[in-house]
Amino acid sequence: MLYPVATNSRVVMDLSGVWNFMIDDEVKEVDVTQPLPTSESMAVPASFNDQAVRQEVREHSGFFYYEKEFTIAKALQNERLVLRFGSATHEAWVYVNGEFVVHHKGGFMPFEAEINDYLVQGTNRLTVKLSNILDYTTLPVGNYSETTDENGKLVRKVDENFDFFNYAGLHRPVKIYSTPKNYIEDIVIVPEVDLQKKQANVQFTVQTGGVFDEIRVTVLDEAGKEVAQATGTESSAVLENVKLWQPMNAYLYTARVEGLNNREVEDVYEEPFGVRKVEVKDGKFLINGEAFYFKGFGKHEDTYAHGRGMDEVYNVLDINLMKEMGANSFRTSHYPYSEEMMRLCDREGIVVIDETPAVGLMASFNFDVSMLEKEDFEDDTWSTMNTSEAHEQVIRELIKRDKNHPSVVIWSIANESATYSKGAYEYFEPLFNLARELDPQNRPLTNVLIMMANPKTEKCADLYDVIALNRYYGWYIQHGDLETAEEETRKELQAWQEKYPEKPIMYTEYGADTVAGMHSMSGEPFSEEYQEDYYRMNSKVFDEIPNFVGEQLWNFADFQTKFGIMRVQGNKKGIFTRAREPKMVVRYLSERWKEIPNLGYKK
Ligand code: GCB
Repeated sequence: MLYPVATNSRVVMDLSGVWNFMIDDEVKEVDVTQPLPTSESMAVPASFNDQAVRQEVREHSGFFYYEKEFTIAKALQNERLVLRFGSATHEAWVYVNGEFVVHHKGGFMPFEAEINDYLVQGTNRLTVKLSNILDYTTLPVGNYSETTDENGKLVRKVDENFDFFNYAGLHRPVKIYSTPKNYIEDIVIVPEVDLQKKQANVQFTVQTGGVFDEIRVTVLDEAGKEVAQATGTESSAVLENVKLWQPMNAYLYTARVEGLNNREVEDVYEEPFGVRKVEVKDGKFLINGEAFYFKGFGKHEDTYAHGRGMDEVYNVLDINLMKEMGANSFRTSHYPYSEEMMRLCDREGIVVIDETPAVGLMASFNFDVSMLEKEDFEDDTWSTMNTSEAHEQVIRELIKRDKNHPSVVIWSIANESATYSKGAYEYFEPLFNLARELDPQNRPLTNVLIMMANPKTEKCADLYDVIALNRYYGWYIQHGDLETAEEETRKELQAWQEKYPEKPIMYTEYGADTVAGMHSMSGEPFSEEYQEDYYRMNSKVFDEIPNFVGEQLWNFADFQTKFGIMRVQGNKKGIFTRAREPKMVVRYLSERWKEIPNLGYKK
């Protein structure tokens, strides 16, 4: 699915700004053919929760409405007009001038619809009904319940089965873009590079709507110079002396794709792409033939007031903080991030593990792993959760959206699901097969593993190209005892290495809650000293394990969660505060990471 950009043949209108907003109290039916009976303002893109201030809005579970008026310039009235949402969290029904246009379920993926038939001259009204309900059929997974209050009114409740606040709303830009009647619909770019010859063969598949006499693809280098041309809906071009997209040293070519009729260009679209090779070999993760070492983070899309709303300022700031620390990568925990962030990573050379919103696929949570060690351990996860359909849909949508990004090097199919329970393999095998079949670039796949999934209990490791571990020795277990934590860390990593010598192993989470400004001579938990001691301990063990190829800590910054006795204003495992002020450990990690090369560490 193409990101909307302005070209010689396309105009993009951004509907960001202040919209009307209304919570649906489900007492009086909302008539979408009329303006919403509300005077409440809501900025888009952003979550509604923290803007609204009032508790009943911030914590509302159920339905709510957004509304915005817009006018289409006369110059565009003969063009094909597409209304496009970067995302709408978690389910949306879209109406233009009171008429139903499109429905989409899943809160982290773009969707669009042609709206020409619904438009009137002058002012048009766009109304969006949304739901933030999560249950056992959705991703993420929520524990959903309904009760009635003393007045007989239905009360809906979503208890998050995951550790982040259930922010909702129009989180990403809403746009209307124009195309000619015949248009380029999608472009698939597959670069195959011969590293020795410094030559790449790039395949282009162009999907179109309408008809063209001819499709022309021109490859431009970073200076805008033409370096290759191809024609046809299926074509290829050879790039000589190819410049590689390298971690932290990105080089982006542009594919200019033109659709021609009667020798005239009718539609043109420009897609950036990078040439790089990703392989898993002999327990190493190779980028462009060299062993890559992941240094970085699990993150969240989470900022003050904006909630989960797309924020280009924070995106740029966060990447600059990463660069300043010598980091090179992050995981889009625990859902696909905005397209704006993915494009930024492409140009900055940030390496991304791209994760689906499959989080919370776990009915039982326990650190006592001894009970799991019998062969046929089974909890309720795979009999009570009904997420296969949503999971399949989001894998399709994610790969369709992100397939051309050079920054994406691994797909993460889920975070911390009950992969140790009977039924897990049957659940995951078809999803891994699907992802392998869909990705034109055949990227490696992983499933991020919770502590209970260890070398003895894990049931699906055969499906993974990379072993990705979330580990909290010294925090949730052996709390405050880093000596024992070190032994346990070493023991487990050695066991993985021994059992799967051909698979690279990495940490996708490890961390300790730390209150910024809290200090302790004896290094007690929650202090900045403990956080640093914790990371030093882990680093030491990582360096002993040959196939250990990366450390992505938890979390880049403090972030908002649901209420909980373990959470004071959210999760404090950030190495930056939510405002992006560094905690003490940033100095230690920066020193360490600057010493570790991106490529060629642990050959
Ligand atoms: C995890 C989860 C992450 C939590 C983290 C924590 O394993 O994947 O979502 O926030 O632990 O801090 O407890």
